[in-house]
Amino acid sequence: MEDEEGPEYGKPDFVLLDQLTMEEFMKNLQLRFEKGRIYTYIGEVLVSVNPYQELPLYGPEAIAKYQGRELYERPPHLYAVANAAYKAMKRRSRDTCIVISGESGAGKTEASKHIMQYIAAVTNPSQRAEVERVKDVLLKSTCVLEAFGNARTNRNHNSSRFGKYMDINFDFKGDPVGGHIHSYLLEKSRVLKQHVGERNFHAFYQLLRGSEDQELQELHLERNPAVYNFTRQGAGLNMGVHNALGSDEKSHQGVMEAMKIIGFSPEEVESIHRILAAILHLGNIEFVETEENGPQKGGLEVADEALVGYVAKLTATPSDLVLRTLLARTVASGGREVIEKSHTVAEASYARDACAKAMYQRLFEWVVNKINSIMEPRDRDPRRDGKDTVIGVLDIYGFEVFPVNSFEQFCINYCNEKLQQLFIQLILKQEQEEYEREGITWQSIEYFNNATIVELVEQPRRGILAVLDEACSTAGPITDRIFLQTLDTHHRHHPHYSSRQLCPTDKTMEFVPPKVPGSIDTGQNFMFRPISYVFSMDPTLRAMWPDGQQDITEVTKRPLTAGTLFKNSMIALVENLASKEPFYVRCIKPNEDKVPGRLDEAHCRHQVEYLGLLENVRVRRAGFASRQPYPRFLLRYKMTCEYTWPNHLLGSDREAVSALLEQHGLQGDVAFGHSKLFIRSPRTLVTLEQSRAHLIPIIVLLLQKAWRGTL
Ligand code: AOV
Ligand code: MG
Repeated sequence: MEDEEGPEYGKPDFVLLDQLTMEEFMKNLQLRFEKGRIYTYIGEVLVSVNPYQELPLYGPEAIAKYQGRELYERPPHLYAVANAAYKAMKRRSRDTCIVISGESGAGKTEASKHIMQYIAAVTNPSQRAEVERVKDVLLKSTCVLEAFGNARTNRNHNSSRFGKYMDINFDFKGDPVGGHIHSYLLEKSRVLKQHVGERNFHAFYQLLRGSEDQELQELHLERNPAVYNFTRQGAGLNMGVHNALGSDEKSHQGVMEAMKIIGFSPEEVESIHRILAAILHLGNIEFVETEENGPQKGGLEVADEALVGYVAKLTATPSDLVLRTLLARTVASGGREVIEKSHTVAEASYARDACAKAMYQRLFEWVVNKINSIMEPRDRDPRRDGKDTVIGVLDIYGFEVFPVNSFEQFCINYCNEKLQQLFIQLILKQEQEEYEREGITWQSIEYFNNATIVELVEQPRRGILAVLDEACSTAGPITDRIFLQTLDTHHRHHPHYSSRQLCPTDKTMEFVPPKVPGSIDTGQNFMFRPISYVFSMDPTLRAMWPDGQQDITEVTKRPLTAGTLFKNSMIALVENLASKEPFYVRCIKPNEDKVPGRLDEAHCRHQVEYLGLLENVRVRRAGFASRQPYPRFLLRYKMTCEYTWPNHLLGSDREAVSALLEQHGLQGDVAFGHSKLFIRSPRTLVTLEQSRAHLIPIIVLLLQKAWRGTL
């Protein structure tokens, strides 16, 4: 395969394994990992193991090595995949996408960054100013989105808490002229609560630790995150460093700089900080019941009025409105009548939390939209009806299981199942299509199809989401029991359903429905409306509530639940990906402790299993282990045959390949497609490789002699 890697580095493609067993697969993975080879192919799929340490694999020199090359010409690398996607896009005007998957902490986000860097480095050789601007925004957007959408979890110190799909638009020259980010379900419950050892979104700590004293004073903030309910939940307050990149102070500077480069105005940045501060103050508001206020005011009062004042000031909203939003709610009471209903302490706390969550979510969406508006392609290519060719990069939140799993984990894991389903379909579909196109007959192979799991979630009426929707729409308090009982009735015998009622401690990877109280909350998709911000004088804040002026009687109509919205967005995402030519990066997390250079066998084996990697190799080999266009095959092996070296005189490349194989006695193991040679057994390639390796020193010697004129 590649000259820079000898056999001591194992097989650069799992397809080349002599025997396809889990043991051999793991041995190869381990061997390569030990030698710093974190990337290995399965055909065109790249398997990547997180090294948890800086390896000298990236940067301009490495990029140059891959630029314009074919996938197999160099050792396996993300750059090779980025290059392949780029070439497919440029040469054939095909929309392509790179789907990065793997569990939390497996290295997806880092991979997506390397891909972006590669694309930025190899484009715009003529240094067009507009393209440079777009590239800057593309690259800098990552850091801003990470500040608002990533957090420290126990699984990953810089864990993406939102799904991200980014389209990069290219013009006919192959230069990026714009982009669009689509974000999926931010884990907004994190604004309120964090597990022990975890943190809220980075943005809060960056603001507290990175701002000047004066700025903090203006925001009425104290520097210490332990002062705020929303930033002290996860205990372990000595969490200055969120990832290898450095401290919150440094990150704050980086984000400020990035926002400036992207094109956020100073006023917008200030608004963002005021909103973050307002959320922190909101989190510290407590409610007390009072006798003397009487029933009109609901007997409820805010413990520390100053905090309400801060929130009001920071959001440029009249403070009596902020207070009213917390202490009472407006409801439609039949027809167009609207009445105000006082809150209990529990309701007021709920309103406060809902308000904080909504503000953060709107802030996040606004940031995404802002970046999108700046990246909007300006000059569309008229030859494609104004449509550019795109490369999409998908970096979602990875599969995760916490001690207590909420609705958001359910969505995250459902999203991962959905992508696995797409992987299965595309990999099989692609293979079949290629065999058909090339006129080759093939035999299908067995694989685990997770369609049954996806169906368990999506099925109309009986599926988990449908049952959850039903539970949410039922009037009155919804209990775990009803929800779980309905699920048990429908799915008790489903092989991938484990009942929380029947075996409550079961935390296997099989499908466990989310623990309900939290999920019903989220499932209902936030019916409460933080009405006050409609009246905010802050233009940025107002822009976050474009729907704010809607009639209350309209707004209180039941919206689609978060579950249904998420399902719809997943279906749309999968459709979008399926319409593009896909490239896959399958990330593996080597150990649970984030330790450099240690690959835990059992831990990785499990991931290899559920990612279906062995099946992937099998599918690739079932029909054919390898396929190569005739010219490429000849280029590599022509030296092994007298009829083809140095150049063949036969009618076509196909005939030359046939002659070469016949000389080696290998013609029985191949099939001749229209443009490609299909090789069934990896042994054939091994034989050819050996023959080539054997000849290289001889040829080198001959060439040297020829140069010296001694031949
Ligand atoms: P994830 O995106 O897959 O998790 P990340 O890409 O954030 O995982 O990787 C987690 C951490 O592993 C990073 O912060 C780095 O410290 C380290 N890491 C990953 N890839 C590399 C690499 N190629 N070289 C060196 N270090 C690396 V999640 O977002 O949690 O699913 O939701
Ligand atoms: Mg990530």
